[in-house]
Amino acid sequence: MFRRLFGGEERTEQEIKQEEKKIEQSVQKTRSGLFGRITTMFQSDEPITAELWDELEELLIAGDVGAETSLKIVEQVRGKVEKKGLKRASEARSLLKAELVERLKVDTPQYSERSTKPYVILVVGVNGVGKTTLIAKLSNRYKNGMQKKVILAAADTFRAAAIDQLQHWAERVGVPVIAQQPGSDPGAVAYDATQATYNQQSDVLIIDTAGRLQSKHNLMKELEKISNVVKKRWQYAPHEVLLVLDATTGQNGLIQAKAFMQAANVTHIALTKLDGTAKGGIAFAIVQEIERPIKYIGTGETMDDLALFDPQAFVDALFEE
Ligand SMILES: Nc1nc2c(ncn2[C@@H]2O[C@H](COP(=O)(O)OP(=O)(O)OP(=O)(O)O)[C@@H](O)[C@H]2O)c(=O)[nH]1
Ligand SMILES: [Mg+2]
Repeated sequence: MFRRLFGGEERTEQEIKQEEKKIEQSVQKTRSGLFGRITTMFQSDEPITAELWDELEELLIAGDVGAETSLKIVEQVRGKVEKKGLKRASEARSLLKAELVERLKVDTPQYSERSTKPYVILVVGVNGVGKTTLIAKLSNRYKNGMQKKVILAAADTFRAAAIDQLQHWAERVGVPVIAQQPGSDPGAVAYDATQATYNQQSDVLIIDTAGRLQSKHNLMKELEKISNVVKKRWQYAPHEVLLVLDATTGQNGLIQAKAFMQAANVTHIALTKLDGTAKGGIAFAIVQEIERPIKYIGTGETMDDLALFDPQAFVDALFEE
């Protein structure tokens, strides 16, 4: 039944097509902007010149790929092109694409979300990046896409509205939420949620957390506490610490990401609102600088607007004509 790997997971051809379509739609703005110009440059039969490489580097930087990563990409591709003695821009295109795909790949030890029970996911990230919306999308994916029994924990107790919002989404997806009063201890909520997950024999536990960063120290302690609570019951939990980054915040998001890398043991990235930016090049900067793989991309505001990230499909989508 399963045909090949996509985003590190086995998928049928039909599922792959659906995911590819979502990825393609989410990079429409990026494609019609800077990457469109790169595509045009590397379609032409013009001879390769030093200016071509300079322009490529500038476009990558302008597309939020980051100065250091852009330089590395250009140097690598240029080196290979010169070694092969290629003369025309169009001949360099596939080498450029291959280099971009490589830049999106990072090896990371991970647990199987299909066979680990329960699979515990801790969702972290600053305010407004799309954590709660992502949790709705994940619940939908696990429950309806993978027939898993899902439970949610409202460990963002900082704002009353945060609990309501999670409950609202959970109702729509049809999954239970473990919550306490606003202002209560997030660790206590996590504890209740582990109990419920155990009692109900749930497959997946997803924990929503607060995103305030006013005090890095407090944030670190809070995330650590939640982690320890679940670890006490299941030695290897949380199996996935998902850092949510908003693609529209560009390089600023990277600074936040680094703070979270220190605070939590981040295993994967979810890049949201890719549909809302022309600078999807931020994906390259993130993987290079954070050294964690992007697992998901957010492609819109409904619970179906989630795609598994796949480096090859992403680069292909950027270069679609
Ligand atoms: N276009 C688009 N909008 C999104 C996406 N993901 C989230 N949003 C929107 O971003 C806004 C913030 O999303 P939330 O899920 O509330 O973000 P949060 O990180 O939970 O925010 P706090 O709880 O305040 O920390 C909402 O208006 C969402 O609809 C996406 O992939 N694409
Ligand atoms: Mg939230």
